[in-house]
Amino acid sequence: MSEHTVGGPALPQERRLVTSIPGPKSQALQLRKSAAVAAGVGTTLPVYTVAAGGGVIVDVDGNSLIDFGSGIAVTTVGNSAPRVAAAVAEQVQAFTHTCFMITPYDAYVRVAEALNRLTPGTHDKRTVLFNSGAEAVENAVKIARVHTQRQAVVVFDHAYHGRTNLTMAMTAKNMPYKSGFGPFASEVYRAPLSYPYRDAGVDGPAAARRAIDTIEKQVGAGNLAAVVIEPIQGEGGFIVPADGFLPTLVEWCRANGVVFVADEVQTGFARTGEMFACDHEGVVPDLIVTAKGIAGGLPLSAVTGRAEIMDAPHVGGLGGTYGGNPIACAAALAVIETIEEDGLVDRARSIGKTMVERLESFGDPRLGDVRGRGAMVAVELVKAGTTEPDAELTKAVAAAAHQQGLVVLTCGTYGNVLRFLPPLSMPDHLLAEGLDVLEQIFKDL
Ligand code: PLZ
Repeated sequence: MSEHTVGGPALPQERRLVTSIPGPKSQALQLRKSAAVAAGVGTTLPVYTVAAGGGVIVDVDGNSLIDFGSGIAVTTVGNSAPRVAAAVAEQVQAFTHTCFMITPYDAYVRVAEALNRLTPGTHDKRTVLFNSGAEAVENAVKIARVHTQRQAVVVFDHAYHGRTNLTMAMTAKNMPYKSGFGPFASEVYRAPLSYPYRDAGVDGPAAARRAIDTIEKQVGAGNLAAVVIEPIQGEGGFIVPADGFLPTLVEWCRANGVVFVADEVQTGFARTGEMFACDHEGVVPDLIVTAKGIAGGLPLSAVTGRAEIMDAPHVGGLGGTYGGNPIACAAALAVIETIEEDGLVDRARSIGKTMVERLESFGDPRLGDVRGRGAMVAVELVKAGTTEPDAELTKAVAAAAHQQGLVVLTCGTYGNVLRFLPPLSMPDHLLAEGLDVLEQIFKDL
């Protein structure tokens, strides 16, 4: 058994079930949750966490679960990763907050410098920091509107951009994200995506031309401030567009003075086996939105992009009380150091290779499509011999995995995608064990 050394006690890197899932203490907490927390906040797996690190989550009943979720692609460097835990502890002792707009501090500037260096493209860049992914997406739109003096925003089928008012309008799926919460923001238009599994025969450039045609007919380039797209869709189903789709869109945006915004909230920071998913096709976005994996679990998000676009809003036009909080910035700097010094981009690739090879080896006809990049892998489940989505099977597999101490998440417009986002600190033996658990579940169901 390997040990994971964190700031706190080392956590044994093992799957260990000492009660049924959820155990009695978790069940009692879940009852208290129901009585105290608004019903709208759902629970994927009601085991209450007391510690996490390496590749495991330990619950209040003493169960140790294998983590294939990373808190939705957040703890990419690991939970309580050693450098992050130390940096946060040090920053908490120094000061917790001043508000960067009042009396600034260098950690914010250093995060901005690091993002300007790491994000795609060598052009002159600027960065602004926020708290959540949705907040950063909204601000990317604000910046693009001021820069272009245009209002329309184009997003795509299956897109997920957040739960605030503007980002609800940008998000595609009604349930659970939008239903009843309108009216939504105006000037948001939706274009068709490239979805290779479901539009076989339409190559990337052709899919992009289809989207561009929709945009030209229904919006008009002259009205369009920004095209906002996840280079690999996350909540929508880990959809990797066909090669050439993104480059063709970027080219059209450039020719038409439209700001191309990559929402890399879920794909960023080594997750896909490149520092950013745009890097796979050499795509250079005008603006890139990051969050989640940026700070190892501390709330932080960013918009980074071309200096002339980023500097368009007037002084005082961008900000917020907590944006670029010093503790979150300290965490982000530690995350970046960890990714670079521990070679986590390569680690994401090797985890991804293992996952895809194993999943394909199941040889199960209900695994309609195994896809993803790096350690962002999914299987789209269908009725055998068809492409008909099987949401019931997906739910059943996830429930069985949870019962057996493997945390997996689902996603997809049709609710039929199982997604795997292990922390890159996952030891090989746990990765293999998690895949063994899945293989057995597919045999049993
Ligand atoms: N853009 C691409 O994936 C967040 C949402 C979970 P926030 N995805 C997880 C849920 O059900 O709320 C996400 C994303 C992409 C934006 C966001 C929004 O990021 O930090 O949740 O606001």
